Amino acid sequence: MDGAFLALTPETLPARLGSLDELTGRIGADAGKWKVSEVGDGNLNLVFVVTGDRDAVIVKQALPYVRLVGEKWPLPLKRSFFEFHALTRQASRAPGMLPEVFYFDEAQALIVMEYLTPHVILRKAFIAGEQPPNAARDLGTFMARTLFLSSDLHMNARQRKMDLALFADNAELCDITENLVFSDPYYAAELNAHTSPQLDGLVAELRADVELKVEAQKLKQMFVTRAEALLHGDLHTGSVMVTADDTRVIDPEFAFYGPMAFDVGMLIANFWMAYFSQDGRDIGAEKRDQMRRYLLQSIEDIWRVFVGEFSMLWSSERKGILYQQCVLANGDDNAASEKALADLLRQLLSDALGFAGVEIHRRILGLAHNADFETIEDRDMRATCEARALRFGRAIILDRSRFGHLQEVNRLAAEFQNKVSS
Ligand code: SR1
Ligand code: MG
Repeated sequence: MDGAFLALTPETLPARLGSLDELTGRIGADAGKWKVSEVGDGNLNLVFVVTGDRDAVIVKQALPYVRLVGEKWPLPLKRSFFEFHALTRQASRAPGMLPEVFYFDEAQALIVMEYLTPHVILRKAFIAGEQPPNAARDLGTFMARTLFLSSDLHMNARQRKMDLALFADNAELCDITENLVFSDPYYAAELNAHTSPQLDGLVAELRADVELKVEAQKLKQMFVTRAEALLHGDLHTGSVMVTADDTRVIDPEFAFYGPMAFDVGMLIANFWMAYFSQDGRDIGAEKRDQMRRYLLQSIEDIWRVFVGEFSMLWSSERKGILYQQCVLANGDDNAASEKALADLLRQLLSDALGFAGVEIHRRILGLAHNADFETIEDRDMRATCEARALRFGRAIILDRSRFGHLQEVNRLAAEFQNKVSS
């Protein structure tokens, strides 16, 4: 499409995209017969399902502002460019785990991609009490592959630096995370909200907590300065779509070079929030217990699979400028290589726990809440669930270097679940 940016509507989409071979060839030649519905329920963009007589596709278009807030918060269209480049890079590193991209129009900030069906958003599956069997395994694999293979452990150094420079321009999306995740929860920022008055006392306590605020700022420093790997950048359970045997990771518009532990921490934080929300789910005590066990086990599985895949890549794909094999051989005498890997993974787990804690805090104290808690209509119950999560988040931020295994962290989660009330 030529011309200046213009937001699509269900009414204008067929006329505006109806002559694109990438769409007509896939969904049906007669655009007059296309059915278009806008299904976007995220915070930022328009998302259309376009169905023709052959097939259906997704058309995702960025808006020049934050949809959740409105035009008073402008946001550049170029996030669509970064999403396109992240989708294609991650697809080459974790094949079959992203939606296939059919077409990209930079000026119109739109991406045409595979319509994933019968997939559902992982967060919605959890809220419905479902237990997708392979999500944890697949997400562990996805993170290990996309993070390792985009880092200086693997990539050609020049190529990685060029990618670092390319994604550095995604500064406005980084700015959202820098403020919304790492700063706003820890002071009375304008756009913050929490379950009030139930949580008022605890929120004041956390915002007066010197140790917590300092650690949150150290984590922000790490997020801003440690350009280790190409992150998804917004890897929560709303960015994952599943069936019983397929997992896809969507929406990498926040992609940039940052600390590997950020993706890991954000993802497992969202499993812990699903865990702490169970008392608010109307599915019966037995099913709630099952869900809790499933969610904690999933966190351990994500990490176990991540470690296994990362270690395998460490042996076979460590071709970059870090921990070179000429210095740390993989061969018979591999003690140095194994120690380096063990140290790196231990640090990664510790950092991931810190990031998980701030992600939990921002989803309860900041602007962008999540449906796990928001769908609990009884506000006293919601506050009880949120208070447990907040206290758990504080504990894993402050004690993050103490844990060697996720089983220990899950035992702590169970303690907060069982003992602490709001
Ligand atoms: C203003 S955007 C708020 C949040 O929505 C996105 O999904 C990211 O999580 C961001 O922090
Ligand atoms: Mg998103």
